[in-house]
Amino acid sequence: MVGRLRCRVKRQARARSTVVAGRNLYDTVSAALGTKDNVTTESLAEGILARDQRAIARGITLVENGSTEGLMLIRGLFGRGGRAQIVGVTGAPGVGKSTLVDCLTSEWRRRRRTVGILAIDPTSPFSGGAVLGDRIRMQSHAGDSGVYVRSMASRGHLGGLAQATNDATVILDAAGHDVVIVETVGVGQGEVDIARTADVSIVVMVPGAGDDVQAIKAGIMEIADIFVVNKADRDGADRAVSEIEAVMMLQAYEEGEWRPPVFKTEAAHGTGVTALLDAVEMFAERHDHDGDRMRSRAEVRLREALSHQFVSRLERHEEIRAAIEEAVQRITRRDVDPHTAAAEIMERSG
Ligand SMILES: Nc1nc2c(ncn2[C@@H]2O[C@H](COP(=O)(O)OP(=O)(O)OP(=O)(O)O)[C@@H](O)[C@H]2O)c(=O)[nH]1
Ligand SMILES: [Mg+2]
Repeated sequence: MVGRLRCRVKRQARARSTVVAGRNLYDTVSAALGTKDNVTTESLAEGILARDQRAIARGITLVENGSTEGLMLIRGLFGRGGRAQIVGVTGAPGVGKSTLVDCLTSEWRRRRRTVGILAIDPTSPFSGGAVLGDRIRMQSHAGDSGVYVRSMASRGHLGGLAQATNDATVILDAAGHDVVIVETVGVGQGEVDIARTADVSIVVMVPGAGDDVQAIKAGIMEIADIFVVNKADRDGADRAVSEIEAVMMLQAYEEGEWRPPVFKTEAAHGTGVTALLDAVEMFAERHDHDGDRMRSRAEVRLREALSHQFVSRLERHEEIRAAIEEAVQRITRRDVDPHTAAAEIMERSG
């Protein structure tokens, strides 16, 4: 199996070699990765398939940087995945997502499932300490080779946050994790896009978050498969549950269609987590072979990759880069709207 993968990676490297002007991409990758400690994308892929934690970490760094090496790695690994259950956990800063993820992980480990966790650090003023906090909260799984935890910055991804996260889930999936949990702060479009590509999306709220319930009407509602009211030890938990259910009453569900259940949890005390996890498993079972869902996720991923590659291709031309810069300034001055500016740039690109 590993041998076959190696061949495939080499073949793909040769195929790509014409793209990188004047250089064989395989050499480029080897040079980028291998001069110091002899690591190539093929040995990296082998390491990932063997669930070697260093290889996984390195692979995720490559895709995080949006590098060509990262793309090659995904190309080699994509066909080897598809078995993991991707679970999105989304919610406002501080609602207890990481604590909940920690509890879910413990429960999955009890059920002998391996777990990969990606915590997308929002680097927002609300939770500047998220990375450190997540590490501390996930400490309970330190030393357990069946759990891999990684924080990823939400800013500065060349190919966009959703793409970097998707690629990281491909790596954790190929590494053989049964479950891959992606924790995101559900505030930006990038995070919503991530949730759209998960197999099951859990939206976490807390009591007294009336505004959040308004927000779910605006967007998160469509991505939530399961709602959680965490910090149920606080006043108003039942009211929060009723508020969410009231919003759902406005939705029309067809006969037999999944109606998102609402769970109360106290993640800090591990309460309510087993029932939540049972619902996640039930949801997964029901939707495992849901062709529509699989198709729409594939489409989201393709469209994302396509728009990224399209823009990169445009930006290869010096004059287009200059035109983009000029357009940015004109939009800032409100001399032109973004749609017209984009149309003009398209026109120039032929
Ligand atoms: N009272 C109470 N506190 C909780 C509960 N669950 C988590 N917390 C606390 O809420 C705080 C935030 O928890 P986190 O798990 O870091 O929340 P988060 O949503 O991951 O936060 P960010 O990643 O920064 O957005 C911590 O101090 C937790 O101990 C709960 O059920 N009840
Ligand atoms: Mg967190």
